[in-house]
Amino acid sequence: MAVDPIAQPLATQQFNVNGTDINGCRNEDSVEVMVFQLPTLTTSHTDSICVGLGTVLIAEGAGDYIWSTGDDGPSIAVTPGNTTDYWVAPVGPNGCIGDTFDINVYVERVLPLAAFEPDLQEGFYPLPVTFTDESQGATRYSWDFGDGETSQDFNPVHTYNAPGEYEVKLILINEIGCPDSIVYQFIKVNDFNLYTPNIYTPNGDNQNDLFAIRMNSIERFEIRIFDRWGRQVFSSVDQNFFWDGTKNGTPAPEGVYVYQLEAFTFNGERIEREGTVTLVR
Ligand SMILES: [Ca+2]
Repeated sequence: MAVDPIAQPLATQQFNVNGTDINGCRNEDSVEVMVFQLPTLTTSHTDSICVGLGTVLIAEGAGDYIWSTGDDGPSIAVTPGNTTDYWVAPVGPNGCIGDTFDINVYVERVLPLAAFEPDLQEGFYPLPVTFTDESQGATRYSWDFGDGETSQDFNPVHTYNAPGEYEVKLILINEIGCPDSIVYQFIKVNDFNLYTPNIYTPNGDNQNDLFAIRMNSIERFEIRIFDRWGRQVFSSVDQNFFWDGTKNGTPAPEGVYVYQLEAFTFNGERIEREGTVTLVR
């Protein structure tokens, strides 16, 4: 029997030793060899990420771990710039390190590129805006128009129904699942407008000859114009009306005329306005 035998027990086992010295004295002793069972690791063999994005590698089955990065613990966060092989090994209760377990993190380098253009940047509500996609490599689209509405269309048309400034975000994904996004600032939607001039000159010189009101975001409209004696000289429900300064084909006299208008915006807001316009020839 060897003086220093080597044993590789698969489980905890007691070994006895008997010795006889040169004087013939015998003695015996025993040693118990503790065998720790190394845990079995379960983890993903491969992981695929998009360049610029990270992933978390997770191992299970052991109490402690050692990773190729030098980290310990059951999980590590990694953000490799290139495809990278990592390994993890279980650490037994006695500090033994078990077999390594390889994890390949494949870095997808093909990213989509998000880009789009609206056909207009500002206007009065209701404001339909066509968004033209100029992205590269995208297969799925997700639009956020900034007013609570979304779309998955390729080139969506969205109508803004209230004044405000809206940030538009496009998120897209290519066929291997890598994302990109872009934000457009801003689509500016103006509040309603009713511009009423206070003087005009219907004298046929083509300069300021017509009384008209420029209006936006108005769904319904009515105007009545009165002379200084309260007699109605003009009325219209047409937003594109104009008064050429005549009544029944006869030029109305110079002077101050009173108008009353009532309008409803596309949002249902009622506008009532009274003012004067001076007719000068
Ligand atoms: Ca004129």
